[in-house]
Amino acid sequence: MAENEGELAESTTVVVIGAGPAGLTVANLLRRSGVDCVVLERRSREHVAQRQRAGIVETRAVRMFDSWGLADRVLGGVPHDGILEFRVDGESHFVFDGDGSDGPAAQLCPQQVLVQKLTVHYLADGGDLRFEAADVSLHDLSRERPTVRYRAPDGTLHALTCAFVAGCDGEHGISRASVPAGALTAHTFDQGIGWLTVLADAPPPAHPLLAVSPQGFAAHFPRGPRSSRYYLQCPPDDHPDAWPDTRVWDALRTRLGDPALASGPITDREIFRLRSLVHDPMQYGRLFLVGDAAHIVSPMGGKGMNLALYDADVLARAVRDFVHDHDDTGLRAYSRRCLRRVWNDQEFSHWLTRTVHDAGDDTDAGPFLGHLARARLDRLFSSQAAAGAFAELMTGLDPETNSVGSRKP
Ligand code: RFL
Repeated sequence: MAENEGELAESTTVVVIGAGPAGLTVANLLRRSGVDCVVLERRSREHVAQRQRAGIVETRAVRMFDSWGLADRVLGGVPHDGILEFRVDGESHFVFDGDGSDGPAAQLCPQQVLVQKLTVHYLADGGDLRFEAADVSLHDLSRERPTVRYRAPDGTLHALTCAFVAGCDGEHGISRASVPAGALTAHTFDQGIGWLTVLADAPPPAHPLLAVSPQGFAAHFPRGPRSSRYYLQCPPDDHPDAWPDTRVWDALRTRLGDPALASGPITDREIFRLRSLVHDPMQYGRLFLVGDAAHIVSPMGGKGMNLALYDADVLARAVRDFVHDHDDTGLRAYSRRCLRRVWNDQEFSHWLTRTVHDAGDDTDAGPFLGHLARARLDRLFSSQAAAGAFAELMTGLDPETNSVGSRKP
């Protein structure tokens, strides 16, 4: 590729685009493996550090960080006690979502805390992380040495030549958009369901709570010692302005069957559609798509961030094996391995989404599907085998190895 005049030419092994959970995990694991990389992030460090979304790092992901010797440094959340509450028409049912083994369990660790800790650890380890990298563009992805160009905050133009690009820049990033049309197949599904999500400085529930009611689905999740995230089913084209505070708290108290639910100042409120998206393959030439850049999973089941962490682990191991041992087996298997898990988690998320919505809402789903959903819940609460399968999926069973454990790096 021709060099542009006035451009600062640099070289590294991997350019990581995006400093979310996926990009920062790839970068930390590569650094731990002795592989050079540069992370380019479009936003400021402050912006990235305060983005609040997911709240639970699943058992498999905790063990993955543990196997790299990183769990204590990058997680530090509160161990999840392994209990999930389903409240159906106000009646509580407790389901175990741990694997029952002695290994480390899932952690209640808000996404922004994980991102902050991954950032601190990577920088303290001497990592190269460049915030506010503008106009990132990818070139020569199907050649042996691709180039990534960007503009630094001081206006300097940079051209980074590398062996691999890790596209970790989320659903609307530049990485996937740089793949020629037709090279990837997009599989999409829209549930036709909206969720109002609200963050509030209000007491967390004793256990993560999913509530089924004739008024629609609601959920209450811990996000810190004095903070909670709530979800309320709503029409997908609804507007947050239609949900003033009093309406939010009234609806939560009704659907959660808890007239005494404590309220608190609402700090964030948005509406989104429950939808899924999978791009296949998760690779084009020397570009590997990681996390939301490759797939979106509807939030039911809490799999989005955990899938991003899974991809990051698979990619880091594959690059390490190639760089140190000239073994490209992992790189060639990357997309197939990740997609197998993506579809496993998509299926789980779809099953749980349909179950908790159809069971409560017989106007949309119809009474027949409503009864089927209630039968599924009944089986979950009464059959040990069904509860065991559910727990396996919640912990993050690895469909490749049939184990929740992670191999040593
Ligand atoms: P991210 O977190 O979107 O990070 C992408 C990063 O790339 C940067 N970027 C660029 N950088 C350079 N150049 C460009 N051109 C760039 N374009 C973008 C962005 O600034 C950003 O820093 O993707 P990543 O790392 O793949 O992580 C994925 C997770 O963030 C996502 O799956 C989860 O948040 C999904 N999710 C949940 N997942 C769970 O596992 N459990 C949950 O409980 C959970 N709750 C949620 C969620 C997502 C939500 N939203 C977004 C609807 C709750 C909500 C409300």
